[in-house]
Amino acid sequence: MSEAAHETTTVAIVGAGPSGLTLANLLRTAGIGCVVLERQSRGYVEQRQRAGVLEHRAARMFEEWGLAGRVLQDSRTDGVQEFRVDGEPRFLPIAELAGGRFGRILPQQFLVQRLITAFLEDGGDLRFGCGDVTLGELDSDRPIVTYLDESGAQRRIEADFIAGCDGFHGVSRRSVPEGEQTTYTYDHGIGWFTVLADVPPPRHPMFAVSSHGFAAHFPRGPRSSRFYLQCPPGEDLGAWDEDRIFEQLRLRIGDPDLPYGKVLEKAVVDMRSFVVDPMSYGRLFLVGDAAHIITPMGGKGMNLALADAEVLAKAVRSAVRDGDEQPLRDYSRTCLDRTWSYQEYSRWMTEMLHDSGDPATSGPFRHKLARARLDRLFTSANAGGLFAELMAGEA
Ligand code: RFL
Repeated sequence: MSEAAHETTTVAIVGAGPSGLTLANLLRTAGIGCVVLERQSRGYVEQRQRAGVLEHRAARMFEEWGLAGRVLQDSRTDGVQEFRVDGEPRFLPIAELAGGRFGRILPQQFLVQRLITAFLEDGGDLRFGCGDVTLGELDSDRPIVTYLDESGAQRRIEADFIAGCDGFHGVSRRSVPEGEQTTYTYDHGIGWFTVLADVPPPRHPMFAVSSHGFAAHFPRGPRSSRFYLQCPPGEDLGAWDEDRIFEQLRLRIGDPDLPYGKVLEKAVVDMRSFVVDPMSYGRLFLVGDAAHIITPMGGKGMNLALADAEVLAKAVRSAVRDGDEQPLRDYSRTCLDRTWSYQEYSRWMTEMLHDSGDPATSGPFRHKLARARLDRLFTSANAGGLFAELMAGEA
């Protein structure tokens, strides 16, 4: 047997996205051994652009674990959310309404880059280019991960726990035997055409509704913006050239002077939700997108992934340090409570902001309801406060 066949660790982490890397850093801070196995190259994961907002809870988590200095530097805070309604700006002071809590603008790829650097600086074991990752013996005390390393050699790691942090398309969830989990799915019947462009960021993150449909404009770094445009699900990417993108943005945002900019990336996202229950099987714990997908509306996907990672890190710490496995048994329930709360928030926002757009899409009755719901955010301190609290993230 080769030396590799005898590798052991406390936690084998599959996937080096936000959830896997956060878990790895927290475990390392707690002095608990772990190995991270990532299918892609370092360059690939460090460039992958997705989320952009870190909620209050996540920032506090990095502070509490002593990682804020290396992870949160230069993250811009913005305590105000703009709603552009038929071209008219309305501002919701999120930080003020949420008792001083607010999100930070930190593009996902920067977070990933910093978490990788922090983990490696501290001597962490992070392996890129791992092929054919396979999980086994999940219901035993010593689950096993096998994979092919970058040279094509077969490797095997025995662990106390496996953390499935490999996203929606990963291998971890598929390793749970059929019938052991309940799956909840929901198709929102809406598409988002997403554009990353070299356009100066908006003054505040902005949602725009008008009879032309929904659009959003968010900062992504000092010179770039992420735009979202409502479109039919399954929209053909080729149907949107630069002229159409900027014409529609100008109409929906109500700003004829919105500058043109180089389009760096475009994609169509069909809005869907997915949750598995429980988020664990034997010694396998699913974390982040491996267990749940939430629509990008509300910006909670990455934040849920980070929250799961912290719950699991604390639970493993209790098991390893104190021999107390109750927090591991509670892991799924704890994470699912937050997941469903955020799913509800995301669906609430989705209805409010899409139905209040083009009345021909939602029908006149739902259109009126959505406009009333939107107005209430500005006329009721309680309604505005609840929205702000959910947007900023839990205390
Ligand atoms: P990830 O980021 O998908 O990382 C999983 C990692 O696992 C690796 N992997 C494997 N490794 C080894 N073996 C295998 N068999 C493997 N299979 C996969 C992958 O290469 C990858 O490195 O999951 P994680 O860590 O749970 O993080 C989840 C977040 O990435 C996700 O929730 C967010 O990006 C969602 N999301 C947003 N979230 C927010 O909080 N705010 C936002 O504004 C926001 N905007 C978005 C988004 C997602 C989007 N997409 C992907 C549709 C905007 C978009 C366009």
